[in-house]
Amino acid sequence: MRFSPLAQALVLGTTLVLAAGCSDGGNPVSPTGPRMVLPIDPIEPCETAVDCEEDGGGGDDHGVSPYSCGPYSSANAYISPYCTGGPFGGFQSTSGTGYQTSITVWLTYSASAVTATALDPDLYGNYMAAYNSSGSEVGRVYFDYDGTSGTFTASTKTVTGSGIVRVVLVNNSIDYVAWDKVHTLDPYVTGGPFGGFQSASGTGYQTPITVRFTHPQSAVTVTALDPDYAGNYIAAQNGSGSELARSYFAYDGTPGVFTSSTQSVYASGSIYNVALVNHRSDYIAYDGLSFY
Ligand SMILES: [Ca+2]
Ligand SMILES: [Ca+2]
Repeated sequence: MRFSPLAQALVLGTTLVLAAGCSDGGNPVSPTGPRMVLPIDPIEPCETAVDCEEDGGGGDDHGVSPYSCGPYSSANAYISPYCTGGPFGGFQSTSGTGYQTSITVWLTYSASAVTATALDPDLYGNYMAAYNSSGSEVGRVYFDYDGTSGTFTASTKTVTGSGIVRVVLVNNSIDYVAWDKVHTLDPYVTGGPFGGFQSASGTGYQTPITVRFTHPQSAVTVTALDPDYAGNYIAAQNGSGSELARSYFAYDGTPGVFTSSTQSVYASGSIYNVALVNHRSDYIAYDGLSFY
């Protein structure tokens, strides 16, 4: 939903600063849509954290956190425009809870599946579009919505396609949403007998799956579906690919009887990737990936 601009509560000088740098309502330009923009966006809405302070230090802040804006960059991704500090967490394109432009996530590699979570989608029309290195759209997925402003829900969706190097997060122009939990999975196949996801079609040998996060994480949890033998594990890696932690899944030793095992890996604020590795003679799928 869209809230009334806070500008009316601000003194004139602050209002002018906000209007010039971080307008959060009634922006008359740029309808949402996938944009072909360069990594250095010439119309970056908020260059510094100071530019995007919601209330400019003028009195009661009504409990609203100061926004921090500026492109985000990590070993795995470059995201712009980018602001944090919104009421739902995650990230968004500009300060405030008004009009938000689309956000581009450039990957430092190519992926076959990208997952993102939309925070508080109220209306139809919030989507993620995926592009290859030629700039062609190779996939698009729409987020669920609850039709109820004032009730928080989140929707997580995965877009798949060949050679994804960039996704654009597009919000319905009259719906305030933020974004979170962007990650990629390679390989990524669904439709197996146990549900969840796996690396190859069928129930034969599965190669390891690499999950990469745009933002470094402290803990990653996943459930292995039907591990029969020892040797299936999750391993956490830092931004250089060095292993930080490893955890082996439990197993029941009994093909034909379904069991599952949930394991986590921990490394405070430094997990960029995890590898999901299965024993060569064991077919397993995965589900319930979560991280923070
Ligand atoms: Ca809602
Ligand atoms: Ca079993």
